[in-house]
Amino acid sequence: MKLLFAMMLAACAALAHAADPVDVQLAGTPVTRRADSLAAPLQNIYGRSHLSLNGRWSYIIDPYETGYYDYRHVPFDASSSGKGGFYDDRKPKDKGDWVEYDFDRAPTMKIPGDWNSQAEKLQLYEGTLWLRQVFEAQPVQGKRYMLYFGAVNYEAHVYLNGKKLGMHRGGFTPFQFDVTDQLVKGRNVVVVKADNTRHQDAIPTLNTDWWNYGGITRDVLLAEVPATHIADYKLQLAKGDAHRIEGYVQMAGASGPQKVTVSIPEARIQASVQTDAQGRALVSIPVNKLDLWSPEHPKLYAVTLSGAGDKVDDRIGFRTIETRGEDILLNGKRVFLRGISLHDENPLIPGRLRGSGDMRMLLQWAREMNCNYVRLAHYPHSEEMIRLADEMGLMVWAEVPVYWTISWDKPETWANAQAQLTDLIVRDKNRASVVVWSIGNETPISAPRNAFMGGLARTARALDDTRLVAAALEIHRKGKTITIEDPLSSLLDLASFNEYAGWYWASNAEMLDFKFDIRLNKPVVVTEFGADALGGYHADADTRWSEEYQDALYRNQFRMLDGIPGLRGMTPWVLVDFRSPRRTHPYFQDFWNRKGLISDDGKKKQAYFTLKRYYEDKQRQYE
Ligand code: GCB
Repeated sequence: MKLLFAMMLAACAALAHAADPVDVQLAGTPVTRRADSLAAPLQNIYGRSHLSLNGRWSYIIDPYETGYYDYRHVPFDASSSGKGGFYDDRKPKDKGDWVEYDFDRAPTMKIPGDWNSQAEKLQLYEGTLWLRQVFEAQPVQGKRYMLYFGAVNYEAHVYLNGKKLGMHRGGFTPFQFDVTDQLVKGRNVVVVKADNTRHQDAIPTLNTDWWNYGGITRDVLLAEVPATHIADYKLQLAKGDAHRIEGYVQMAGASGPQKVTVSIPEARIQASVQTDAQGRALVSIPVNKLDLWSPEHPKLYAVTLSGAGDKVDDRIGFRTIETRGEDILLNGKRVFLRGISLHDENPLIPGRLRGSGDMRMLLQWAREMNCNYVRLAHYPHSEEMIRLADEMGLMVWAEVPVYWTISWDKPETWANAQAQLTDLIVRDKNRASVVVWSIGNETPISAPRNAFMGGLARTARALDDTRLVAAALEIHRKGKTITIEDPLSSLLDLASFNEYAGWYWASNAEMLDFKFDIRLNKPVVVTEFGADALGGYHADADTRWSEEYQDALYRNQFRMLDGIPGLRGMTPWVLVDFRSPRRTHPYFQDFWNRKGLISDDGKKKQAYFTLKRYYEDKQRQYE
């Protein structure tokens, strides 16, 4: 009861501030997840003047957290001397000092990069690792400096020049610290204690079906902004209205109202707004005719925001996305989402995607298969990935790792989920490619789960009413009838579900006896189906693990799913084989989930071509 109340309060807070994402974020921010020192996220960090701190970082593996706790298990950073913690990178005062670590002689690894793929002894490691980077800075008087991390999995304690900046939990969203007062001229040392230990009450929880890659997996940047700067902005077409750009601008550090100008020269748009006492101004710009963004025509406009001596450039696409009955309308036109699911992982050099080359490879494979849509499962992928999808013309389903058996009744777990969802929406709200915010995957129905997920649906909608809100639900089978009976669906825009006919239940042939009966009057977008196939293993279509079995399953799935009148899209599971500790079969799996349409050596399996042909037909039907 108490939890429900807390969640309602949080959801109400979110609704009450619908036009005020910064406040919503703070309202939903749990003390357990953020330290006070975390700065509000800066929109479009890549558009800011910055120093990249990527490169080789020294590291120390610390399974017993010797660098964090003293021998009485008291954290060094809570003790009076503070001496002994690995973040304290001062040299020993004299030869007699007793010190058992040395970053200067430690091995190095590439950042951004997960640690599991960079040293054999780290492949299965879960725990604490210390990482250090030394850099030169020349801070300028009157500017502000933000130390930005694209993502650290899972818990990060960050220290600059021996002082703790703060802590962040959540492995896939960015965070930053205002380090203006800690940064010195010349040599600076940043130390991160990264800990990827899994926890029952965390988001995600203990049990997932992907590799728990640890470490600093995304960019580290030191950004410089003027003391008064444009901290955040949203510019998107108003819901269902191709003739109005709506949003807001948020200034930080301003002493009074400021004029901010939004210009889109190619569209002959130049509009000025005045910020209020909170540094905020709403934007509403009537537009005659914009060249709208779509997968066929991924038009991005150069957009500049300027005011109070600050200026930031972006590239933004404009499109509308809505549902009407069982249809999805992109720019007012019916569309079929020809999608595929993918993880943030490169199968060829197993590990998290290391940069735009890796990302482009995955999205290109999807495009070649005739996709216009990708499901970026099961957690926020990088900002760079979303920007590439903008550029390459792929609509995106973006998701948070609310996966399987979350601790539904724990207020701190709810706050953590809400904060991760908020961070995702705050980061990607200007990306035309993102058409769906997904609040979770395969979450079993119960009263606490319904309240938890309902709160997330409300949060997403309050933060951004221009996109669809969805979740990958579970199906229910009664005899040979498949239904979706989930109270959460009333809060969602799509009827989306995972369905493993032919693999986890029923055989390939038996699947055809089943019929869907979905009475939600919403577009049906199937979020998963699939079968494991070991690339290059050929047998008859009844033999599991063979390419033929997987291919037959796809064909039967199409027959079955095409019987759903409201079918408007799908993202079969999954584009490429991916690593998973749950997949232990020594021959067929060897720690890989083999449901990929492309194998771990980049070869396309038979079903890849079957799906490609199916999508060619769908494209014709919807032209
Ligand atoms: C699912 C999950 C996905 C798994 C997949 C599987 O339902 O959403 O994360 O990897 O099934 O292969 O079992």
